[in-house]
Amino acid sequence: MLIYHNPAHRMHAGRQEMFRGRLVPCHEAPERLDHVLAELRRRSVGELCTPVVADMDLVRRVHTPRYVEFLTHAWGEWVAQDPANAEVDVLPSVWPVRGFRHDVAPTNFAARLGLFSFDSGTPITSGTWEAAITGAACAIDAARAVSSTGGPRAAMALTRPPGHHAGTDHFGGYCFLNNAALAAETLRDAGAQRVAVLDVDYHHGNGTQSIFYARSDVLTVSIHGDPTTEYPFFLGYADERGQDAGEGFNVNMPLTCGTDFEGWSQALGQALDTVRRYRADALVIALGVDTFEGDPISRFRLRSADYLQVGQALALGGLPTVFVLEGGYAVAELGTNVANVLEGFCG
Ligand code: OKP
Ligand code: ZN
Repeated sequence: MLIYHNPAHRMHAGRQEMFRGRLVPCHEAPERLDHVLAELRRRSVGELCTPVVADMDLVRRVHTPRYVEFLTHAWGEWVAQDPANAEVDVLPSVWPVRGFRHDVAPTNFAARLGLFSFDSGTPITSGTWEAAITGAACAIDAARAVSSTGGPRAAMALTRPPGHHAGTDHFGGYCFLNNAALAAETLRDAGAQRVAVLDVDYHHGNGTQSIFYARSDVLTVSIHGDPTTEYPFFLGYADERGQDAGEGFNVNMPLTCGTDFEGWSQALGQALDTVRRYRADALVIALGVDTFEGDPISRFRLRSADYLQVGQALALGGLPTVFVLEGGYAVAELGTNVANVLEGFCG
């Protein structure tokens, strides 16, 4: 398996996120990827490679040009406001909820920040754009690799920040660019008629869902903590089934807190049945391992050994597969859990 790792990931290092009424150290930290890389190297799982420059036309098709423009310059604007800002992360604090206008264009930076975000847990730092766009390049390259004739069956984008909460024009949930969506779009461009995105992160992949919500050529399936109690709260319910041409092509499988591997793998089996019935030509796995029992912000109960079986199950359909790293915050076990999935997959 080819593993495109993001050489710029460390440039995104948020200091603090708003969490339960306090500013706390970011859960989504550079050391996460260090653990995964170390474990993959130790076990010789996959071959590591680095990406080429991201295709910006593709990025501007998945995300709106004005959102991409905003993200590209956000840090620069922040520091231009006041040089002292360079020592502080950017965190949004005001949002245009129901009844507010979305068609106006305030020049105030805080206002524009609110227009393009949905939570206060996702800081922008000096290197956020560089890390995010290089991660996007990893996802695009991984998808191109599995699409190429004679290419490998599977590839991975090993990157952070994650992507599945990022929508066409908003960041949040530690995510800025939707790497899984970029991979799916790349697979379509390369000739796959039907692409399935299966999101196994603990949190609902609201960004990916919304990007493809009205499309039938990309099936989105997500297994996640019930949004009644779990982030992102306002999407991820079972009655969200897609709209217009996309009606029936979004499948949400919320599971209650405390779900163990028995319950979770049953849902996985159903999700894979759905992918099979769709007759997907290629598969993208939004691979979060925050389903782990030791995860500090999540409440499923998978154990490290279970991830071997997860990988095995994902391989059964025989599809060209792109893995994209999403969450997983039990940092010490992150390498083991991710490597187990890949090892299980490769058999
Ligand atoms: C990202 B991924 C908001 C704090 C809530 C957000 C969790 C994001 C998880 N102020 N935390 O899906 O692993
Ligand atoms: Zn997550």
